Amino acid sequence: MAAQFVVVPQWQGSGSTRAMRLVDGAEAIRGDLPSASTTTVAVPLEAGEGQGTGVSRFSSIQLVRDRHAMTLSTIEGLAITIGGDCGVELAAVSHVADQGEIALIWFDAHADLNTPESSPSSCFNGMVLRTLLGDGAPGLIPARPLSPSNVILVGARELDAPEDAYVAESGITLIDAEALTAKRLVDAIKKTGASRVYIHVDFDVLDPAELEGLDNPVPFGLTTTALIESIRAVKDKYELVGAGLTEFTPTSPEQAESDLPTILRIIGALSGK
Ligand SMILES: [Mn+2]
Repeated sequence: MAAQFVVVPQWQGSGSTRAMRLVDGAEAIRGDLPSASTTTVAVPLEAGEGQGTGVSRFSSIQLVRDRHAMTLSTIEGLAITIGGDCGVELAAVSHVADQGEIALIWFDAHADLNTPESSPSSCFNGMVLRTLLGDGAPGLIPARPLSPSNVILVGARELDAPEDAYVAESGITLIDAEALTAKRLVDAIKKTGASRVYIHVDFDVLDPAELEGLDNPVPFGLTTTALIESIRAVKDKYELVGAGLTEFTPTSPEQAESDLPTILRIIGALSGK
């Protein structure tokens, strides 16, 4: 069965003054996807309220999470979520984790492991992975949180001190960008014991030389080729049950146009045979 695409132009999880570029980025990618296999989740125009949760714009994030989950429940086979900010992974990862054990591969320059208490920004895109692990705003924690031993961070290289501490104590696997090989990644998945895999890609895992439309570029990232080889190696050995691509923030249609071939190569690797 061909992959289905779910576009979620959520920006409320980002604290950037340029957060609306996430909407432009989602739109640009959507324009190149087959319309018959693409669904767009409606994102409210309003920012939303924190409601005392410590998560900025909590009400909008919860609403989008619910709409996204509803859309995913109608899809059979592989769904690929296109963000939007990293917060869109909340519904996407929970959806597959609810159906059985997964290994979660988190390709991201950041760990997204803050809690409302530790977050310097209160922005949900920096808390989404920790929320999936069961720590966060009660209205967002999934019914079946992940275990840290099932999570593999790849290319994370800009962690806040509390995130570093959590990685050290929790047993999450971290593979540095320069240490990434297909074998290392496959071995790390094997250690989880899971046979089903979800792949998260925040485009900022890539080296800034690879993609222009990054709001928060961090040097010394992956090459596109290394990312694609990793995806292929994972798909060779394990069942890919879901994937998400997030945080594309082009400054102009021209910049989006120049980045799209790279993005489509990554989508092709995730959705292809
Ligand atoms: Mn991220």
